[in-house]
Amino acid sequence: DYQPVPEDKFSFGLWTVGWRGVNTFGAAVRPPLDGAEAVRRLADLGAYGITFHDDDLIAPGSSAAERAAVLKRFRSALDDTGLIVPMVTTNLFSHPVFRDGGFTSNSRDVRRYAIRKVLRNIDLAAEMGARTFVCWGGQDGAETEAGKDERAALDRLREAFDLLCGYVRDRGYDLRFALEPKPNEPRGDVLLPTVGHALAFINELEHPEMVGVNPEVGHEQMAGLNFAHGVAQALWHGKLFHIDLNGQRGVKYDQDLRFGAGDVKEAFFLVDLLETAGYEGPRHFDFKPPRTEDMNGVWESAAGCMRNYLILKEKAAAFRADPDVAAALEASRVPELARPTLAPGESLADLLAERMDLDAVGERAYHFERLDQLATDHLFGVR
Ligand code: GLT
Ligand code: MN
Ligand code: MN
Ligand code: MN
Repeated sequence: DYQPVPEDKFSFGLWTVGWRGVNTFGAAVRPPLDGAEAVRRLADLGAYGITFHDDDLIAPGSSAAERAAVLKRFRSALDDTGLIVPMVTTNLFSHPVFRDGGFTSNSRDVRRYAIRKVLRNIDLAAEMGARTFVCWGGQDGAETEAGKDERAALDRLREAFDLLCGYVRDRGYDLRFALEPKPNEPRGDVLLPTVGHALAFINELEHPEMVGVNPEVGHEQMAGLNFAHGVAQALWHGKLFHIDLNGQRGVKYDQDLRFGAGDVKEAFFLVDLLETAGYEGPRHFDFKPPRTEDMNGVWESAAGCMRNYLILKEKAAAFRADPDVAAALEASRVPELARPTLAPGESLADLLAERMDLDAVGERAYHFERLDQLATDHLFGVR
């Protein structure tokens, strides 16, 4: 039970299970993980997809022959297991040249290099059959105000995405971009810090229909925001192109805990939302198995992400199917919010002519506490 199957559409970044545990204060604790090995292990666990940065799969500085050999091994592992590559992304943050960002570095030559690096990787993404290209601009930000002209940075970011979208269109690739917001880390302040900022930015692009968001649980929570609400708004705009699932405990550094660790209640309502809203994209895990773990612990942690999703999916479905919940939703007037405020054919004159008993309606209670306790009971497994 709770055994994941490919139809669940669980995917993992190669950089997640492959994370060697290097952090700001500590050295690597685990050996490098070969891409083909990751494919086999993830397939055994029941995942359907693997994703990667260019540099995760192909070590920077590889010769053409080395690159071809890596890709061949990776491809044959995919073919053997049936695992797919739903998403690809580019590392525009590790190399020292990106210390002031990629697309928005103050250095024009770095920006040109960043675009070249992504263009090459878009070809690889298309070759791998990926449908989504994630862009996380982790180093695109600032520690100081005077050092970065934010409006110029946004101009350059728009320029980059207009160029990339144009390239994908020219090539006829079936590929969309997903911007991944994050409020801070590694930069003191990162550009496009939240889902809301990213959604507004997308409207200014030449091909907004080609660009959506890849929200990450912990990143919105680092900004103190409600992740389920952010995802709901992304869905409402038709912009939830991809999602990074993980766990976070409050407003602090990016913890990247396994999915289900951290704020479990928000995870419950997130799964409820994704499953009831008909989100059909990958359930992608972007977590970092803690440094305390050896490779066995890494696979335990990866399995835990999927197990927790499936448990929460079952709990959320039971919550929705519970007749007491249906009655509580009704008592809380939740279905009433789906009714347009003006009836068809009604005018503002009708609305203006209407009178409401303010004293009576002012006394109305909403009974959200009962509703929320029912959800909590389901989550705790006592109903
Ligand atoms: C990096 C970051 C993640 C992003 C990855 C995609 S890289 O690990 O912390 O949140 O999703 O570039
Ligand atoms: Mn993160
Ligand atoms: Mn991260
Ligand atoms: Mn992420």
